[in-house]
Amino acid sequence: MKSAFFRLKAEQGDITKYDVDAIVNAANQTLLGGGGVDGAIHRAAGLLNECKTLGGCATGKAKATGGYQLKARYVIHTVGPVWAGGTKGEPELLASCYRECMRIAKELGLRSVAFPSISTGAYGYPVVLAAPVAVKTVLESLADNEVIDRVLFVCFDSRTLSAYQKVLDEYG
Ligand code: AR6
Repeated sequence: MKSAFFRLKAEQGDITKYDVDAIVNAANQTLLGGGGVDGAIHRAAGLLNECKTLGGCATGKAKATGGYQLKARYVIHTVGPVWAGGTKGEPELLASCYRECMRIAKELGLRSVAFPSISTGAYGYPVVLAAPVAVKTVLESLADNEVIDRVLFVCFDSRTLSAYQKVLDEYG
């Protein structure tokens, strides 16, 4: 198995199109859909009925559903923190999102997972501060997982990709 760093990549794209074992959704606590990547995933997948059975999700936690009409077999829904200046535990909660998603991926025995940039859209977390948390946490989880061989940060725009790529380059 390749070292953690060589199993992690950032690229620009639309996460709903990805042919991976699971895509991660940056959801809200209701898990019933919303705007941004959440809206796009709900529209493409058609998974609302299963989401209705989950009873919502706390910030920093994650829950999996099927992928339905997506190529991905699963969607792992996580709820990122709303940015409130950085002193309300946002970094720890954001790290928890990535860790919990990776824990579920390990439990399900998944080999490939794609993450969006959690919290950096509607929830206002500055991407230059979120990217180091995301990269560090996923690398730690990868080091503890012999099954996953590909984790992608799927960035919707070039500014987000630059932020993740810069952090990855610092590790490389
Ligand atoms: N593929 C990949 N990334 C995407 C896509 C896509 N199809 N669409 C948007 N993004 P956001 P949050 C990017 O706002 O900040 C929702 O209403 C987007 O450009 O989707 O965690 C939920 O219901 C940004 O870089 O999620 C919650 O209420 C990143 O995904 C709230 O927004 C995250 O932006 C969650 O806010």
